[in-house]
Amino acid sequence: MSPIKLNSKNLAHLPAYIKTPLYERERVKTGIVHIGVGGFHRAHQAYYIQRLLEQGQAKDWGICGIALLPSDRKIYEVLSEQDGLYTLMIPCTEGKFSVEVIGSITELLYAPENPGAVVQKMADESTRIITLTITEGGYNFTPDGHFNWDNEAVLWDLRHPEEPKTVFGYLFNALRLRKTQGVKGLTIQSCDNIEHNGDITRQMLYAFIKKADPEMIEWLEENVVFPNSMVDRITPVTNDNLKTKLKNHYGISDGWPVICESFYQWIIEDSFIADRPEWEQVGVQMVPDVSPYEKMKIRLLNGGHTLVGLAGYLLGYRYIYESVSDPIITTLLKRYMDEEATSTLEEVPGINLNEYKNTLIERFKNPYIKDEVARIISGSSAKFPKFILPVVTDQLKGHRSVHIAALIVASWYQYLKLNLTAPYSIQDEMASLLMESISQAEQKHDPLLFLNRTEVFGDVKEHPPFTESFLSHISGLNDMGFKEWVRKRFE
Ligand code: CS2
Repeated sequence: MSPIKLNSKNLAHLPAYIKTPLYERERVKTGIVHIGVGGFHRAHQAYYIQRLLEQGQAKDWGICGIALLPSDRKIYEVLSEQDGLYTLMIPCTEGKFSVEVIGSITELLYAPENPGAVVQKMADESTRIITLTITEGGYNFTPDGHFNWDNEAVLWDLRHPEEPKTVFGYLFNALRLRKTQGVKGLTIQSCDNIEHNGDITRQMLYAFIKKADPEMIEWLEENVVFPNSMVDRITPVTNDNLKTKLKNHYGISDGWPVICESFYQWIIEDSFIADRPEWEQVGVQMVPDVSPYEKMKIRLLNGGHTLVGLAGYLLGYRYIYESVSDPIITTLLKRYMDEEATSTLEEVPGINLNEYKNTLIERFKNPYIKDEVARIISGSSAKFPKFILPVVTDQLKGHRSVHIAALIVASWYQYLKLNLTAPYSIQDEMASLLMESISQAEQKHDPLLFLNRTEVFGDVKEHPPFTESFLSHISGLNDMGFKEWVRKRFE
């Protein structure tokens, strides 16, 4: 059987056992504009919309996917050629997947080539929701919550509002157009792993617009809302092996399928300004206050991931499931979650934290999704301030332990140090600055210099309980290596 190229025309020719959209795609109208059509969005929000469409709902909540950056050209081209369709692959056992073609992305735009069309689309009356997955770093704020005015791209947008490059410039233009045209009622919803992601989006956008056109703020306050939300579904990076499996075993030729775990969760603060999809019909929890949930998820799952990723790297593992199955890492993860992260959480309505943590470990242990250590440790400079630092800050405030958090930072230091001769292998926006700090710290035999990067570490270097622990880990790791040191120190 020769594989069938995925596109609208060929949908009917796919093997009968492949799930395909059971609704008339051509009748679905766009209501959501989404920035960042990467794997996570396609495994999560687009999946939820597909479920609604299948129930005969959400007919005017199709998604227009925006590829914002020049580096998004490839995904734009692949998805456009496939009429927005892609395959979601959920592994069941080794080599076997539940395979479904998702059709909820009904339009696509590539911003660098057509910025005007993107602004028009965002400003269009039919767009009532703009959602974002722009990564933790995309919100452009410092650990103390201020807008980062050192970012060249953002400064460009401020000076050249007609030629936007960042999410801030695009939203500013679109909102200005909505204001001029009297188009009201927009919800801007972040779907990234940041505590109070909606509040942060509002604060950062306001900071930008206050400089660009301060008179708009009053209008924004009346016409735009920014609900907070907690999002969850582990979505590894798609690789060629996956595409080949899809082709050879399922007969579909898809340029960019998505693989993810079967678990999914979405909890949203119910404060939309205009109408919204009936999310609750497909298992989304709509709540008045999402903060206990987002705090729990980010500090336990994402923080736990960072620990497992860095420890796994230092122990030579390639995958997260291998790393977390090593008893040294399992013990460390459990102790971090119990003794440090959980101590910073309040009660989470309807959730038993012990069960939640056990489920997390099981999810991390899933051998079929092959989530790579490399994905987890990429972009760490944006992740530490959101996943680990809040735990450190709260623990320090409460005079409680930060030993394992300090070990996570020390492990990051070791990882960067080990790559000093291969800096190109570090996938991080701040790679060169981080490497500069590490090489300086190494030359001066003063690892604390690394903590001078306040844009990542805030003021932790002012806190002896943290710095002392960090230094003892660095020397333990140098002298004994990760395994022996962790055994000695934590078992
Ligand atoms: C991961 C997340 O990037 C990371 O470090 O922790 O991508 C994680 O897989 C998702 O947030 C799961 O919902």
